[in-house]
Amino acid sequence: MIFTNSTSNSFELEFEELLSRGKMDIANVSGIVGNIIKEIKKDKNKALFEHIAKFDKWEPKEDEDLKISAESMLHAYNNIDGELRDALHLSYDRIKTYHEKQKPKSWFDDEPNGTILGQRVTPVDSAGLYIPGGKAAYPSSLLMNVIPAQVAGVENIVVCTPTPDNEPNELLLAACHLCGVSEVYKVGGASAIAAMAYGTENIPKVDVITGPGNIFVATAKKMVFGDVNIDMIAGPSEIGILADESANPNHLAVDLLSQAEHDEMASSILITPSQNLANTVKIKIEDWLKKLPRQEIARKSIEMRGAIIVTRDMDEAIDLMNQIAPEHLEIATNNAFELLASIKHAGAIFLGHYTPEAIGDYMAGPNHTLPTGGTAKFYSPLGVENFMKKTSIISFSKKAINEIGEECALIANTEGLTAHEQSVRVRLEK
Ligand code: HSO
Ligand code: ZN
Repeated sequence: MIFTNSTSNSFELEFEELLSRGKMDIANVSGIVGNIIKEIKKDKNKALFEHIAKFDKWEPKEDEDLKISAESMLHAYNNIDGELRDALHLSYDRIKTYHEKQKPKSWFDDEPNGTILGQRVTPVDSAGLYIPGGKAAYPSSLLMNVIPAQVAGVENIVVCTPTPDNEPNELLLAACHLCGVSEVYKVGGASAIAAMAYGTENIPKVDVITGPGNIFVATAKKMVFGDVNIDMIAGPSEIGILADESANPNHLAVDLLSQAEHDEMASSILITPSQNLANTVKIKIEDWLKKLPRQEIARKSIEMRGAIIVTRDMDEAIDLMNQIAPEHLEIATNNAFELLASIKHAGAIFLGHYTPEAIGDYMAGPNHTLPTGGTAKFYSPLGVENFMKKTSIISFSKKAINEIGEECALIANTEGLTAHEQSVRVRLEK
């Protein structure tokens, strides 16, 4: 762990390390992923089945359609604990309500001379959602991807998830039933991304692919981008915390660990002007680590990618945090809303002493698929807009084209595009 002070000699180098945390070394895997995509494009199921046998360790039969049956999803739903079912429904409803507010609206502008200009927003026809399998098969991630697509009005929603040893994750199946998703395919990794981008005998080609995944999935998404749209390239989870003496160090310690336990490569960073708080949080992290079932992962993450930085004052802390542009930012101070205006970059901001990042992972309502690795400087959270596109609307009356047609024709003429010029001019009154 980097435990440092912004005035120390080594600080610049240490901070550089934090800024470069998101760099993914895709050069190493782009050859393999490129081949996988080529094979799926050419041989479809044949290649897909070989990849499943190799990576997921089960052999699909020749007529295998890879689709999980509606009955098994219903069965899984009925079999989960009732309280958990209710909790998932509450989560579903809250996420849906939030995303409905987000839905962009079409608009039309009507000018008195008969010009109508506007923008129509419509859903894409189909979306492919990638949900990791195995240990990181989170039903919450399914909800966070499905709901914005449903709210956007996407008609065909396809889910791909790996099923190691041909054993689907029951919780994920239950969540699929709860969300009303019926097309779920047992395929993961770069193969799944290629299958959804180009289509196979069973898996339909989609327009947009979203969802988290490892470096192979991320690289595949980069490679198919352009043939389909994608959401963002998400890396390991991150949490940044800005705090002062009013914060509870015990709470902050477990908040930092809540992201560290995701992944050895996750980053958890506390920046505070209080040396006292920094010291206590460090001790509390150690106490918590002993109690966590996932302490091995969390410890590695904290050791390799954790940081506690003590600054001269809160202004400096905010400046450093803006450079980091964390996926999640907690502001644990009494004046959190006052500080909000100074925060330029973060995927999601959690304000005050009673807003742990984890409430946003499951229940608050906003999406938990967020830009990582500093990409909050230019990416937004996953949302309804990822599943919609805009079309410009233009209509001119005779009066309207006569008002500006001459100027339009003039520009066309200067560009040497005579048909452009004439297609306007023939409509003008002599
Ligand atoms: N914090 C993760 C999402 C997640 N947490 C899923 C729990 N389950 C990335 O934002
Ligand atoms: Zn999380």
